[in-house]
Parts: sequence; C-alpha cells; structure tokens
Amino acid sequence: MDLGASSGRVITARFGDGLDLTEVRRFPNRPVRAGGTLYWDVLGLYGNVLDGLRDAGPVTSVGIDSWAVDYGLLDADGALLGNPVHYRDARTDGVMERVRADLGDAYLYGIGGLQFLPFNTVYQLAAARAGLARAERLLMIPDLLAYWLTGVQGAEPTNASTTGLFDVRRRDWSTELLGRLDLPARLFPPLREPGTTLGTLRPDVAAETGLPAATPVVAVASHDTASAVVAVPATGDDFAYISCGTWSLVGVELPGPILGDAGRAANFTNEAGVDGTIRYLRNVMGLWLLQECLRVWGSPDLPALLAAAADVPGLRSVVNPDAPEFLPPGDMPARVAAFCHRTGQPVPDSPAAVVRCVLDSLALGHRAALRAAVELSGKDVAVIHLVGGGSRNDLLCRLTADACGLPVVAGPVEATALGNLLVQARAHGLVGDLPAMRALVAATQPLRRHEPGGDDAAWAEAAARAGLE
Ligand code: LFR
Repeated sequence: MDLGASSGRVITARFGDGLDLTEVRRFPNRPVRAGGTLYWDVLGLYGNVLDGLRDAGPVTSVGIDSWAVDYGLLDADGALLGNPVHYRDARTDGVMERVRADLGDAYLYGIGGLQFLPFNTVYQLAAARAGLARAERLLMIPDLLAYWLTGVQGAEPTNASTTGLFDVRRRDWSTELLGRLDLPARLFPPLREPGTTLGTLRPDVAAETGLPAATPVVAVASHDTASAVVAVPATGDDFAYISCGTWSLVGVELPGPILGDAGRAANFTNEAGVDGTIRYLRNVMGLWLLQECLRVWGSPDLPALLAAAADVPGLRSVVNPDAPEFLPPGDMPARVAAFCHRTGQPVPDSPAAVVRCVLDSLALGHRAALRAAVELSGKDVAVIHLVGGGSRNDLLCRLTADACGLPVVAGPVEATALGNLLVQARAHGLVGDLPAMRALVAATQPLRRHEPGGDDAAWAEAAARAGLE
C-alpha cells in the first residue's frame, strides 16, 4: 500500500526469477476542506486499503507507506480523536518561527538534523496543543492504518525522523526535545525497524477482506521517500537521487548525519533511512506546482500540454519553486504570473507557457539542491536517478539533466511501492542487502537515460533571476 499526497495504489509483487509487479488498485487522495480546515479523508483512504487487500487476494505479507509528518491522535480506548489535518493547512502559519525563536535553530537541528519546514509534526503539535489533553497516542498516518489492520500501535524510524521530535543520531524519539516542548512522552509509541513484522490482521479485518487472519503486516520504510530511495536503481555509489512526485526530494544517501552549521543554513535534512542510512536532501516544491495548475484549468490533456510546453522557448520566465506562496492549495497559474510580474519577467501568456515556466523552474530547484547536496556532503556524483511519477515526464527529466549538467536515469515510476515491497521481500529472505535490491530494480524495471546538453551560463543566469543563487 503506497499512499501519496495525490493518489494511492495497491501493488502486489511476485519475487522469483525476476520481479513481477501487478497494480491491483489505484485511487485519488482528495483532501477535504471542512469548517475552514484542510483534512485528509483518512477513512476513505482506509476503505481503499481494505478494498485493495480484498482485490489482492492471499499474500505473503502487507506493508504500508505514505507521505510523512501527518498523524492521528487516539484516546485511551484507541479511538481516533478528530480527523487528521493536512500538512498544507494554514494552522501552522507563523508557528515554526515562534518555536525556532524559543528553542534556537542550532539546538533543534543538533538533535533532529531536520530541515525547517513549516508543516513538520513538531510545529503542527505546537499549533494544536489544546487538542492533546485527551490524547493517549500519536500515530503517523501509515502507523494509524497499520493499527486499524492489526490492533498494534507503534512507530517506525524513517517516518518518525520527519517529526522534528526524533534524535537522528540515537535513532529514537528525543526525550530531551519532548521535555523542552512539554509534550507527553506517552504519545510516542515504541519504534519498530523496517523489516520487522508488526502484527497480523484483526479477525474482523480478515473477515472483511477474505484474507487469512495470520497474514503478517510488515513494518516497511513507511515514509514514502525512504521507500523510494530503497528502490533507486543505482549500480554504484556515486549517485544522487530525485524522488519526484508531489514533492521533489533531492539529495544523496549517506552513512550518517551531518548536523553542522552549513547544512542547517542550506536547510538540508537528515532523514533516517533503512539499514542506518541517512537521506541527506532538501525538499523542492515538485509536481505540486503543475498539479495545482491542472486542477485550476479543469484537468486538460496533459500529454498535449507537455508537448506544447516543449515547443515554448526555455528559461523565458522562471520562479523560485520554493517560494512560500506556492505551498498552500490555490490558483497556481495566478501565483506564477504574480511572481513573474513582480520580478520584471514576461508573464506566461498561455497554459503551455505556464507549464514551461513551472518545469524550467523545477529544474532550477533540482539544480540548486543537487549542487548544495554535493558541496555539503563532499560526495562524488556521476549520475542522478530520478524516480517516481516525475520520471514519466520526459521534458522535466531532460531539463533536469541540462540544469544539473549530469545524466539523469529516469525510473522506476513506482519506486516507492517497489521499495516497500523489497523491504518485505527481504524480511522473507527473498532479496539481499541494499545494493542487491537496487541491482534487482536496475535489472528488471524499464529505465530511460537523458544525457545533459545546453548551456550552463543560461541556467546560472535564470537561477539568479528566480532568486535561487
Ligand atoms: C513526499 C513527502 C516528503 C515530505 C512531504 C510531506 O511524499 O513524504 O518526503 O516532506 O511528503 O510529508
């Protein structure tokens, strides 16, 4: 089960001579605004999880991953207290600034090594403090769904490391930070590493889905980005990755965290990966910009629009994709136009021109984050693996190769689901270590290589215009 911010999917894999994937179910993930608050429809998602299990039929095990940072609260009886709020909701406006001023960036970063994003769990909790009084447990979204399937409560490090309440060196909840923030320790359940069985199906779930009650639910790298990085089809160590979906997560894999001032100033994150690895990366706004444009335009034909965007002259107008005004849902074409107008650039005058501006700008965001990752980590990078839904977008992959001056290997599209499945397969002894998992992905999944071309000076000039360099 892989739940992304815009869609969810249930995929089964058969491990044998190769690796066969079957998409069993795909469904939209549509946030709902009610009473002024933006929520996830978590019961709708869970209903799709149950339907997906029924469609899948008997399986060796089940694993769940989703986007990070969001959570549900349970009372002492294990009942959900309120509907999980979407990280793009405005309740955190101004809260991060307050917490950072209180505790200090160096202190927060020294423990969590987490980039400062306004929606990190820690700031959501600071915004919703009054709601914590009756809460007994906080479960991250994949853990909440796993709890409903199994009756077992727990947390998993790859996702816990996105909360801002995790000690990335000790790989455990930071009791120190919980104390400083006056957050009750009881809320934070014991951690279970990816690859361990967390429970089996509740009898009512087994009855409803038709699966044996003994079906194990395995803890996977439950943060979708962590699973995606497991499935990067790298054949050596000299790679960077871009996990490109609603967000673009741009960075490198490291054996341990880097918690110094330079990384903090560059807002790089140290998120926990499988096998003790660190995802050293920065969030770039990602396909969200394009998705919101498409929504506002009433879902036009995307392939036709991308073909038209490819014919628009490049780098005419560019935006900083990470500007705060692009984070909340809304009229993205108007916001892009306003940015261009404000910075004295031509305002894109057609949907194709807006799409070209957005993709050029994302490529610039990829370039800035990639350069920072290389500089801060000192890692040799000879190739960029671009995985996830964005790997289908040839124009974006080509622009990224040009902007970064490195070859981009695009694919697999379903890297997150693959990483989820591979960690389960390893728990059953069907695959080996990370390099072996990646070699299996490289050998079995369709990939496309984009060589860099173009003119670095033109990209550097555009980056300056967008305020990125
Ligand atoms: C990607 C992702 C990112 C995280 C963002 C919010 O789907 O999980 O890694 O920063 O969503 O949770």
